Formats: sequence, structure tokens, C-alpha cells
Amino acid sequence: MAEAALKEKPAEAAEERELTDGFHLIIDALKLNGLTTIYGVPGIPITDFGRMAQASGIRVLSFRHEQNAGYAASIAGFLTKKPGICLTVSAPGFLNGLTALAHATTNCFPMILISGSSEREIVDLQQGDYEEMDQLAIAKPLCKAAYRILHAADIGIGIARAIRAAVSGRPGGVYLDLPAKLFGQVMDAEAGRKSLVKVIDPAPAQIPSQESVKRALDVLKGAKRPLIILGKGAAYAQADDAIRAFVEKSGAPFLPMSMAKGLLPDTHPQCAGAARSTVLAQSDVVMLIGARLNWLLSHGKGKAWGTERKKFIQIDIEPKEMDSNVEIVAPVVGDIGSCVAALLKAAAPLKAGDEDPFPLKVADWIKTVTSKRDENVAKMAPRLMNNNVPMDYHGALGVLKNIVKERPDAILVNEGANTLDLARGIIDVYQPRKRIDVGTWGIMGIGMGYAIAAAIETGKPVLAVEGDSAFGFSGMEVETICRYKLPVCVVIFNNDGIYRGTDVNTVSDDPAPTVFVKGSRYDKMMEAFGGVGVNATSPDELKRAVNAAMDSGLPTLINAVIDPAAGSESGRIGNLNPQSALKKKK
Ligand code: ADP
Ligand code: TZD
Ligand code: MG
Repeated sequence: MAEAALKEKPAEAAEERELTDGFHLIIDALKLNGLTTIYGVPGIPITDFGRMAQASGIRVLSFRHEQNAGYAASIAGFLTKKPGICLTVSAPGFLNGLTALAHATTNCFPMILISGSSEREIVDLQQGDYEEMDQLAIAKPLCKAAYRILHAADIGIGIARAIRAAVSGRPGGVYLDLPAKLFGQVMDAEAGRKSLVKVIDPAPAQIPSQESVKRALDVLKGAKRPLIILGKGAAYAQADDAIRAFVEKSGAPFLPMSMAKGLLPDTHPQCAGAARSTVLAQSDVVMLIGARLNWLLSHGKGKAWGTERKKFIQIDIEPKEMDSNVEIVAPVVGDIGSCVAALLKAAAPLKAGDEDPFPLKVADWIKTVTSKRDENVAKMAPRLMNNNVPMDYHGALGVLKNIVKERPDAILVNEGANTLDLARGIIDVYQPRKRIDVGTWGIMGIGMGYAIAAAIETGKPVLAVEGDSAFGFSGMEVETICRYKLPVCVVIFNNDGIYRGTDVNTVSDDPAPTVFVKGSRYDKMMEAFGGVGVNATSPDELKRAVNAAMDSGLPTLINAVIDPAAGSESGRIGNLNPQSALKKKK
């Protein structure tokens, strides 16, 4: 009808029709769905799109490398429960972003990688277009879902699909392919407006069955030595009050996985963080809330888990996660907010006189855990107060532990090997989603992308504690931090290399593979872009510099000089290195 009416009008009138195009429809579709921040790198075919998005009020953060923009988008997804958006050019830019997309999927973070792509006709005939690559096919196995939009009229529905795929069920990474031609495609503005979709209830609640909730409670009630393990899925769920209420009512010790630290403070009387080996080995019933039994939990079996067979209860949105490594005797499938609420409700006595299972009657067990924890904390305390120069990890981390205690709303970013493993154990976290780190893959390179997104998405100060190697993967983004004037303080634990700075090559002049230039001054990198650089050689200097940075909110990089001999191979996971049988024979 509309088309017929249009044809009958004189030519001039048709030209006066209000028109829109792909550029504007994509921007409108993102804004309609509350996606107002884009992390990316400009270039053909998305340069103008970035400009227009910025002009329309979308925050466009331009990075120096797509991988860092992608990590930023992935952690924005974790922090906000909305898909983080990463925007790249075709082929090489797309591939640079793809690592981050796979990382988001692996970590269950919602993210959408939007890449411009070359002309389909040329790509499909492999005729050698500018940055030619069949991006959709390459992305598919590495993400949760992948879509391509060919027509302007499909932009609304395409973006809606991408959003829903990223955040519903188990969150993950979604690839959205936008061929160059799409951006300039013109259509009637009114029809365009009508084609947009505001996604209603993008991550619908998934209510667990009553039966599964009752089964889980029955198993928990039967425990003599219960343990609750909180994972980053629990942090992501933003059901903080319900989780805290459940853990406290149960009276059971809890163990936070690294990005779940702070859901309840690490200083909470039920926290078993400093008695990890004891609770893993000695517990009889383990309730997992948003944590997988992957390598980080020794797959739920083997020496770390003791000799007695455990009963596992698992709360997760992904049904396929159940029985992935060991038998789950009480699977509770649903979103964590709904599951924990259902558990609390089912546990509450219905009428006066009914039995209340909580708190569980496990006083002896609590005493065992508490005394182990206090013993470990006491053993560590003097090491954290040492004033050695050059600093060791403990002296430097003791300082940072106290600073975070005084500034519990700062966000801690952490990567490295020794720098990661020791900081995770030493620095207490007090609030949910305040610690973000290398995640499921133990990946290096998330540092500056995470720091930038954390500052942008939360408006809170950021403290990034970085191994010197880890920092190198994203170091150029200190310019980005300076450009956007972000309140980020980067502390580099500079031990001259990977794990240690002491390896020596005995056969040639080449340095050993794990060592870097000795005595590097990373602080000068920050000064190059107008930020504050400090070289800190003692715990006192470190303390002063970090406090000054956190007070001023100025982009700061502190080169913390660490004894090159202080670290150990691969930090805490040296056991995962394969060993040569021949090495020892020499
Ligand atoms: P960690 O590394 O902290 O142990 P994992 O990444 O292994 O945590 O596990 C996170 C789990 O949380 C995943 O299995 C994922 O399916 C689950 N998850 C994520 N979000 C939710 C949610 N809203 N409700 C329930 N489960 C969730
Ligand atoms: N590449 C990527 C992407 N991820 C990795 N995890 C590694 C390589 C291997 N790797 C680690 O697992 S830790 C690490 C590397 C290169 C760096 C450790 O050195 P660091 O920390 O300076 O960051 P410490 O304090 O010296 O141990
Ligand atoms: Mg190092």
C-alpha cells in the first residue's frame, strides 16, 4: 500500500520523504536498547559510524588495539549485565577482537563484537577485496552466536537477536557482521523506525523447580562439614543481598573464587579463603553457586579434594554444566537470583514450631576452619609488614592490602603470575564485583582494557596490579587512559621478567626467554602521555605514590621495583608445566 502511494506521488514529493540509512539505524537500535558505550578502533568501513555514534551521544572509546577494546567490552558486560560492545574494522581488526570475544564466551560474560566486513560478492568469490575474510564463518566456533545483517530493514531485528543471545541463559560472546554496504543503505525513515526492536526482558528469570530446591536443601541439611563456593557467576548475577542472606543464615563456611571475592567481605567470619586447602579436602557437602568444577577447582576430584567422596550441590543457569566433571547429587538449574531466593524461602519455617534448618549445626567444623584460617593469617602477617629493599611481593602487597582496606569501593584489576596469585590471596576485597582478573583462561593482556572499562562503567577509581610481563600485553593503552583522563592507578610489579628476572642463557648472548631489560622504567611510559609516573623502590614510597594517585584521580603508573629473585615459576600453578624426562639426566 505505502509503496503504491509513494509511486503515485510526483517525483519531487518522493524526494522529500524523510530517509534514514544503515548508520543511523544501527545507532538508533543500540540506543533504544540502552547500549550507549562502544569500545573499539576506527578504520574502513566504520570510521564515520564511530563519529556519528559519538555525535548522537553514544560514548565511543577509541583504543590502540582491538584486543584491549574487546577485553574492555567483555568486562563491561560482566559489570553491568548488559552486552559490552566492541567495534572493529574487517579482517585484521576483527581477528584482533576475536580473542576477546572467545574470552568473553569462556568466562560467561555478555559481549557483542561488531565488525565491519568487505563486499560479500567479492569475499565469497575470493577475489581479493581490501581486508577480505569470511568473518562470520571464522567467528562461529568461537562464540555463542554469530549473525550477519545484509539489509537495513533487518538492523532492528539483527541487533535484538544479538542482545538476547548474549545475555539470556548462560551469557557469552556474540559476533555481529556488518558488511560495508549496509551502512549506506537508505530506507524510509518511518519504516526504519518501525523496524527497530526494543528487547523486552532480554534475560528472563529462570525459576528452578521446587523439587530441585528441596533436594538441594535436604542434602545441605545432612551435611556435617558443609562448604559454599561462590563463583563469578554469582557476582555477575547481582543477587548480592540474597546470596549474603543465604550464606549467613546457613552458617556454613564459604570460599570465594577470585572474581567472587567481596560478595561477602573476605574478612567475614564465615570466609574460608585463608583455609582453602582445609575446606576443599575436609568438607563433605559442597554447594557451588555460579562456579564451574573446572581446573580452577581441580575438576572436583583428586588429592586437593581429600579422600572422602563429596556430595555436590550445584546452582547454575546452564543445565549442561551439571555432571561435567563429577556427579552432582543436587542440581539446581535456574538463574542465581531466583535459585537463592527459592532456597531461602524453602528453608524458612512456614509456621511457628516448624523446624528451621538454619543455621546448620556444625559448630565443630566452623571451629576447625576458623582456627586454620586464623593460623594462616597470623603466619602471613609479619611477611606483609617487611620493609625489604628491593621489595619482595609480600612487602609490596602488604601496602596495597591496607590501601584497598581504606578504599573498599576502588576496583582492583589483577594479572601476572606471582603478581596475580599472591595479590589474590593477600588483598582482601570488601564489596561485590570489585576484583576483576585473568578469569577462566588465566589470560594475560586484560589489564588496561579492564581498567578502562571499570572506570568508564562504574565511575570508581581503579587500581591495576600488574606483572611487568602481563602489563606489556596491553601497555600502549596507557595513552588511552591519559586521553580520557581516567582515574586509573597502574602498579607494575617489575621483577625484570616472567616469573623471575634471574634466568641466564649459557649458550649465546641472547637473553633467556623469560627475562626482560633489567631496571626498566615503565613509569616513563605514563609520563610520555602527560600522566603521572613514579619509580617506587620501597614499601613506603609505594604507599605514598598509590595514595596520591587514588586521592588525585590522575592517570598514574608506578614502577614498583621487585627483587628479580623473589618469584617462583608460574606462580602457584607451576605443577601444570610439563617436565622433560631428559632434563634431569644432564
Ligand atoms: P569461577 O571461575 O569464578 O569459578 P565460572 O566462570 O567457572 O566461575 O562459573 C560461572 C558459572 O556461572 C557458569 O557456569 C555460568 O553458567 C554461571 N552463571 C552465570 N551467570 C549466571 C546466572 N545469572 N545465574 C546462574 N548461573 C549463572
Ligand atoms: N600469553 C597469554 C595470552 N596468556 C598467558 N597466560 C601466557 C601467555 C603465559 N603467561 C602466564 O601464564 S603468566 C605470564 C605469562 C607470559 C607472565 C608472568 O609474568 P609477570 O608476573 O611479570 O606478569 P610475575 O610477577 O613476574 O610472575
Ligand atoms: Mg614479572
